Amino acid sequence: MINLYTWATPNGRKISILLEELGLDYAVSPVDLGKLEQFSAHFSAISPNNKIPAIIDTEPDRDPVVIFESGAILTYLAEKSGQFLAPHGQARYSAMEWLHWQTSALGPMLGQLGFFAVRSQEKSPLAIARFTEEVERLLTVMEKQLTSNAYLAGEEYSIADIACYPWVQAATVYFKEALNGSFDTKPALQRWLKTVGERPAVKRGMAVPTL
Ligand SMILES: N[C@@H](CCC(=O)N[C@@H](CS)C(=O)NCC(=O)O)C(=O)O
Repeated sequence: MINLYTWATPNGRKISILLEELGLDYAVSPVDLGKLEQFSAHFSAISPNNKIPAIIDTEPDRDPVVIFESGAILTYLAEKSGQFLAPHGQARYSAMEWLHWQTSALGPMLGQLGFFAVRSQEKSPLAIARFTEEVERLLTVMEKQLTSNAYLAGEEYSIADIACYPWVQAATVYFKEALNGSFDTKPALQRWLKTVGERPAVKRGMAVPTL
């Protein structure tokens, strides 16, 4: 049984999407970020960086596996099941490239844009310009990749798509104004959003946790 520690955010939903895709049995432990539950002693012991998502995978006759950081969790679950990550060769490393690109670039830059352009009361024009420009650059990189490939890592849907989808989907809703029509000029990105978003497991995973 896998216990998923999560909240209603893009990083948490990457993991619920993959668990739904895999059809694995899992329990959800909501960590209410609004109530600062990420700093509880219990959760700190599981996720020392005090961020969701995290998992505990318990199986009979072995010590539980405890993992934080969405990229590590996606890789673990893909390897455990033998799905959505090729075992070797170019396809594996293409998926790893785009997975790391998401966790090191797309996620943090969208997160900063959200903070400065949407959530912050004080508006810093320099910070907003800096993160808008960088997000626009990253979405253009994605558009280019998806113009010549069905999915981020090539012709197969992989954990790289699962990592990017909740972030890009949220950006189309929350950063529409900040990004000023950027999605309208990216047909390949729109096609990918539709294809991935229509998968039944993605729909179910995006609805976790139920609040
Ligand atoms: N690099 C981490 C980022 C995780 C992350 O930023 N999680 C956010 C929610 S989307 C969080 O827990 N924020 C709580 C906080 O910053 O206190 C990952 O990919 O798992």
